[in-house]
Amino acid sequence: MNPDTTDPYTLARDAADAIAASSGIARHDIALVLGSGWGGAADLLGQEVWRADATSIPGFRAPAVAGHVGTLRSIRIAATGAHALVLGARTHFYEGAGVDAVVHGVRTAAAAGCSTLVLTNGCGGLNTSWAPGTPVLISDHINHTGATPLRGANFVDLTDVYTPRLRQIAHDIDPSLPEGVYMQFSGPSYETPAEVRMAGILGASLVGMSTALEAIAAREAGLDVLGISLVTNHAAGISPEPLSHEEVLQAGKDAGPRIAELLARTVTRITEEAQR
Ligand code: 8IG
Repeated sequence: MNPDTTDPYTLARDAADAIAASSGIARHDIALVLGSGWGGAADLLGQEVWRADATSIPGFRAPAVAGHVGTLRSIRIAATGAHALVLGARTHFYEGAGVDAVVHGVRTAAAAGCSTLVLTNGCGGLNTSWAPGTPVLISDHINHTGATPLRGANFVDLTDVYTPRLRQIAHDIDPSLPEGVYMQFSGPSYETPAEVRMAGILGASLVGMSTALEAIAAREAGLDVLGISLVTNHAAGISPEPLSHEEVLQAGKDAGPRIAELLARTVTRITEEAQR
């Protein structure tokens, strides 16, 4: 199997088969993609039953960024026995490996049997009342990359790209969670203050470098999607402080316990409702 010539859906099937063979878990129920600041947030989900270096599974690439984790895990959710596939290895659009590489984890999750995908990220916030470390539910997105994982005349409906029922579950668990519209930029530079003003005028309140392309691929695959951002910094020009990667990592550490509990309770509830 040569990843350069295998079509991306076949490569995802190969990856799902490799995960099933290596983990002994034939099917997974829900997948989570952990973004910046979310590395420890899966630790309360349940019991880890399998872990592998992502690069040992077809199509996964080594992570390019300090603070990102290149590990795939299978976790058994205690309350329901459901199997969660935790993807700690996100490939970003700015790495230049192409959109298929960006959404490979999502297609693998679908091929592994998942019906739900939880996308998390660290991002910049436009709302001055969102202090660094604030989790925000993604209500909708603006794909500002100029790219798409879809090919040909594939008119995927994105009206409810972030599944309302899943947002309701997250709100039930934490009624104080604000909602925001996420705008995906290509990166890797952060936005200029003018670009952040543009994002706000266009209706965005969160700016980042992931998630939208993955959500599109997920909807194509028929997955329900929940998106949660961790505002790790005020977007450029929103606060007088300059942006730093250290600030991003620190905000993630500080928010750790809250987002770990939020994620664990939300995933547990989602798998409970799936079993009704
Ligand atoms: I963490 O302010 C993180 N990722 N585009 N802008 C963009 N991506 C980000 C930001 C940000 N913070």
